[in-house]
Amino acid sequence: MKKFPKDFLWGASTSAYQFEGGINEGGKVPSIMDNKEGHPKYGKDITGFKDASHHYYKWKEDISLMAEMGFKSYRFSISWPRIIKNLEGDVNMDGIKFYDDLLDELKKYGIEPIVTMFHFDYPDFVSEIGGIQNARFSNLFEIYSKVLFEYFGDKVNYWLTINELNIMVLSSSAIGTGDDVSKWQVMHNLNVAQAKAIRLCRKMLPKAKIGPAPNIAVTYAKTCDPTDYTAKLNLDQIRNWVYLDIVCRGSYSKNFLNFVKASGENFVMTEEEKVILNDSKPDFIAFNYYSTATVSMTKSEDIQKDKADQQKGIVIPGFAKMVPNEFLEKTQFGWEIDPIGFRNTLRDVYDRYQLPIMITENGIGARDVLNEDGTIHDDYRIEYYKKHIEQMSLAIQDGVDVIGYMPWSAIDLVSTHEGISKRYGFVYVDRDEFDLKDMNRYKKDSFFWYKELIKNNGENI
Ligand code: BGP
Repeated sequence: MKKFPKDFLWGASTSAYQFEGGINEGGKVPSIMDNKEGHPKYGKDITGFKDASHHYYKWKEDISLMAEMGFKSYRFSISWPRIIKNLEGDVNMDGIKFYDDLLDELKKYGIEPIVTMFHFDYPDFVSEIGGIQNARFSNLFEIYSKVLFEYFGDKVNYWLTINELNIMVLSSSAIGTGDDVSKWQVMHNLNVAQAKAIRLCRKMLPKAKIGPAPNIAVTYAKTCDPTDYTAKLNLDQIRNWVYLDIVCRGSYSKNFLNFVKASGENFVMTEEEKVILNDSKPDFIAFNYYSTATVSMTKSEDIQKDKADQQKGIVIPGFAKMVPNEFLEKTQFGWEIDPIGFRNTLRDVYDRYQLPIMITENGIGARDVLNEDGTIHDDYRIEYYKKHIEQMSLAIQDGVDVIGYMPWSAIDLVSTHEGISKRYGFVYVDRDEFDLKDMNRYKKDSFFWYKELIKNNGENI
């Protein structure tokens, strides 16, 4: 039995603000990510996103490296502030040209572009109206979407609306997209923005496919104490399902709405929005997977802690408390490694929504070492990928319709909150936190391994 379908989309991912640099080039207006240095929560001496990996200057070289690995697809994000200049929606033609050229280059190598429309970096001018918390956010996103569909519609077959909408809601302070005062309003406004983009895509590009791209991972109950299972159902609801239910089923579950009410929180939803939300179903589900969560029911002494990052945190009294999983090893950066959880998550998502699935992130952040001879021996990354791809193949044998795998990241880039020292790429970028060096690219051992895997369509795993 073949492990992977014939046209499986093997590739990898990046995002504009973490990869491009060139923040003042080509008419780009400032984004909320441009001037972040270090991370306020951690006080670490880490770089921000001003320079990133200089992909803005080295995009041709970068794409040729992807082509050399044999990529069938490349998932990248378009930077909203490179495209739209102001609240009026004026278009920056230099920005259009940058991505147009990039799309042509991908086409030259037969690489299918998978385009994320918004990956954390909205333009500063959106902050002038209060950012995502203002209901007008969805109108601005719609204006931007229209421009993307108009200019790139003939070159892009797969669109991803919003990267990790759920993480922007749950870990906004770690991601840096704002505080989470009215987090459910933020969630709702993002959901409406996404729905408007899907609706518009249907109208303007009937042949294109569009889907959401949240970060999904199943939750385990720490013990078979029935209250721990209730905690699992609770966390699954606000960690995973609410964001997929709204887009795939068109409405919020009663369970979720009751939870919001019981927490003394609220969000405003108009009748018009309800119609839009119900009228904008996706063609597929893309999701990012790093690690599962394990929970137990809270005890009276537990308090709501600050959220540490995308994979840790969350304590809600009477609801759920995330706890370590004793069966799982951790990365150098403390993220649990759970390949079997990947298969479990794929099955759960497919059972629930019955839509094709595309994996748009998965990977291991590590302190890779560049040797004198230009080699990087990242056997731990190969090990990580082997195990995850093996589990993905088992999920396919279980019956899950997986159409692509684009791990994080194609080439080294700056982590959301841990600087350049937390590397994910198949290609090493020679720079340090504050010393930009020459930004030269070096192929890691995983580069050659992945190339071989793609060549064999994963049969040799
Ligand atoms: C996801 C984001 C990515 C990426 C990745 C790794 O949450 O979509 O942008 O950065 O996580 O996270 P980090 O960079 O924090 O290690």
